[in-house]
Amino acid sequence: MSATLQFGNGKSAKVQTGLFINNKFQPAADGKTFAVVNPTNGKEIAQVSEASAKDIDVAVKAAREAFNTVWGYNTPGKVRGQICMKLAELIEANVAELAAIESLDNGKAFSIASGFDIPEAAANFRYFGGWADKNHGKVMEVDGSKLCYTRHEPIGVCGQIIPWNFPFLMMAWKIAPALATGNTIVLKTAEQTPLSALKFAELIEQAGVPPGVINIVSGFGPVAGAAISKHMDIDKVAFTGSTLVGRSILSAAASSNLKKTTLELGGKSPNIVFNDADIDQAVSWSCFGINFNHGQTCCAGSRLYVQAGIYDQFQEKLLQKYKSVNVGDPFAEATFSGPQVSQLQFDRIMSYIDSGKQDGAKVLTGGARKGNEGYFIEPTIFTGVDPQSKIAREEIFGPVLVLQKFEDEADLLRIANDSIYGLAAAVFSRDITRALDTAHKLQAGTVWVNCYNQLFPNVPFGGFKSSGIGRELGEYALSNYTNVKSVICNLTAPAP
Ligand code: TXE
Repeated sequence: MSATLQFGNGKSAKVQTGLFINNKFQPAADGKTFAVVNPTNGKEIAQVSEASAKDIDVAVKAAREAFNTVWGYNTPGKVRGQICMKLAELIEANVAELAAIESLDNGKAFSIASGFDIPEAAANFRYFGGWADKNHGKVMEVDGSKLCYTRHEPIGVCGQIIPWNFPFLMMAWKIAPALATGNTIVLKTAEQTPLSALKFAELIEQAGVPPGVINIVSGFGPVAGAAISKHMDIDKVAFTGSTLVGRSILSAAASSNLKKTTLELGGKSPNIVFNDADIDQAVSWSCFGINFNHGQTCCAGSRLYVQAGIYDQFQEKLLQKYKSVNVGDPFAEATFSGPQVSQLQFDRIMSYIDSGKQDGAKVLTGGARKGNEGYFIEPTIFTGVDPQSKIAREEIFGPVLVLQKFEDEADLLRIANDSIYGLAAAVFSRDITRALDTAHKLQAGTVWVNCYNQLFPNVPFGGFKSSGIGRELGEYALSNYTNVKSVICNLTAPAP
């Protein structure tokens, strides 16, 4: 099964659309397929195979067999590292095509997919490839009669469930550390955006990855996703998505085999601008902080708090800045934001905009659909918002900003931390003491100072509170995919 995709830049590409198991594309056991839709116009672009629990079983068997025979303990770290590097090279050699697929499927601007999402995915494979032969244990001093040391061993078969907002990059965040540390993988893409991962699957054999090590399936959450989270032969599950589904995954893991679980969930991140900030810089970063990826970013700076002394000036400049957020055809050069990913997400965001209006907040700009085809929404700013209202407290996951004025620094910290979430935050100030003191007091896994949305393969990312469990990226991510074994060897101590 395959589909030919036509891109908005006049080019086209063929993708295999089956389930990728044991380095082969194959139809679902029951032959089912589902439609993938272009978010710029709501039209079908391809049919892909739809995995059921039966297919997950087949993929897990392949992954287990590969773990026991050709991966895990059987392949030295050096070779795993070389394979990760090769995957990075192959991704880089195919940036234009992968980015076009990502743009068509997800709706993000081609310039951003080709300049950020795809190269950053390659950078992740390269970074974790570097760790493959360096993640070793330690020797512990006990007494002279014994030798004690630790080994960092792969966990085994890892189930990975990813969302649709950064389909290719989230896939790399999940696969690269698992692969480098010697695990085998069954990854389920989001039902909205399966296509770029299927193209990546074509590169897997070319990179020399043995059959069964990386298996990629398309399918729906309640069926294929649930089958992964409750599977008795999956040793670890890694999930990025909604807090609601995160809870169900944790509970399925608990009631099945207690598989190790890491969760990267939602956010409602506060972005704080003090009177002494560089206003122009703060305006630009704040605009980027909420509008990047059309607001479909778990760390989006969706609550913007500006201190009273600069508030009026800031608001005016922010309004001007918003004029540069071009919403339109993802393949047009000037486009910054494309459509939201799906009809469902479009409806969710529009209902939040309606609820803001009903709760008496003022629409400073935007507040409506853009055009009459596809899932485009005008970048929206609300002011005069009741801090207890839905738009001030819930994750909207769209281009909707709640702009609020604050007077007192101490009170601000209480308000900023008054959220079930704790994924990210930002502080703008020229006073380093104020900026860092605030950064340390914010309850968030990442705090940006005088910038926003800066992510690096070697800097950990993850949430406090209901934003998740565990850290992705950086050295910290290695522990998600390794078991520590202590070996205690007697040299000269006689038996007691
Ligand atoms: O997420 P879901 P949705 C947030 C954001 C968004 C909301 C809903 O607020 O508006 O979630 O988005 C799989 N067992 N984020 O509905 O359902 C699903 O197939 C196992 C934040 O798309 O959580 C997909 O692969 N898996 C976020 C993945 O979970 C299940 C990114 C995410 O889908 C499942 C996306 C189940 N029962 C949304 N049900 C972030 N943290 O970046 C669904 N899935």
